[in-house]
Amino acid sequence: MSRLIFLGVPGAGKGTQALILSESQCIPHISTGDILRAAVKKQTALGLQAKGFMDAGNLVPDSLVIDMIRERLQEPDALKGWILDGFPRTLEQAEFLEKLLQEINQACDRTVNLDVEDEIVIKRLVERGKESGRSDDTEATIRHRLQVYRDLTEPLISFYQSRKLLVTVNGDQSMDAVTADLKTAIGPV
Ligand code: B4P
Repeated sequence: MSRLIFLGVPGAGKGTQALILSESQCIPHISTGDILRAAVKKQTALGLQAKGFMDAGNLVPDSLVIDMIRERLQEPDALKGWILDGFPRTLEQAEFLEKLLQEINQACDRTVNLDVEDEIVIKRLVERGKESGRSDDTEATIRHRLQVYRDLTEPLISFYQSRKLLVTVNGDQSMDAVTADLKTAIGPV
């Protein structure tokens, strides 16, 4: 059983690697970005509130994301493990998660930091923007998302380091090489 958190700058490959690992470990891949994009597409109340923040490259307010995770982690498929991709993204979210996991008698096994330089992820995301039409994958918005990451998400690296949960993997390699390094770094959990 694994309970893993994936951290990293936008475009570091969190979603890509979380999907591969969730399939090989038969545990759900829980991506707050995917859940929010689906809500925007369906024009639910959550989606209507989230859209403006996402298009501008800002984080959606903690309160909206926190409620979403509280429900998702208590669904039956998440009882046997999970990979959290894109959550937590702020210290408030990380503190909430820590308390929630205590309440529901679960514990995170590892937090993975996928390390990739800014200029590399900018290239990746501009390419993805051209192919997918994702409205937050334009160069100016990507640069803003990177700044938001530095201001709000990067402090989580020391948060998880101090809890002895953090492992760092070089995300600037072929996808297969990243997966192999990731499996070694996570080890048997
Ligand atoms: P996310 O959906 O989490 O988007 P991301 O950070 O851009 O993607 P990721 O790092 O997963 O990159 P991917 O694998 O796709 O967030 C989007 C928005 O949602 C946020 O800006 C925010 O507004 C909102 N949001 C989400 N969670 C939130 C939260 N907790 N709180 C508040 N707001 C929240 O890879 C990117 C590209 O690189 C792909 O095209 C992929 O094919 C390519 N790639 C991957 N690995 C590669 C490799 N090894 N080599 C070459 N290319 C690679």
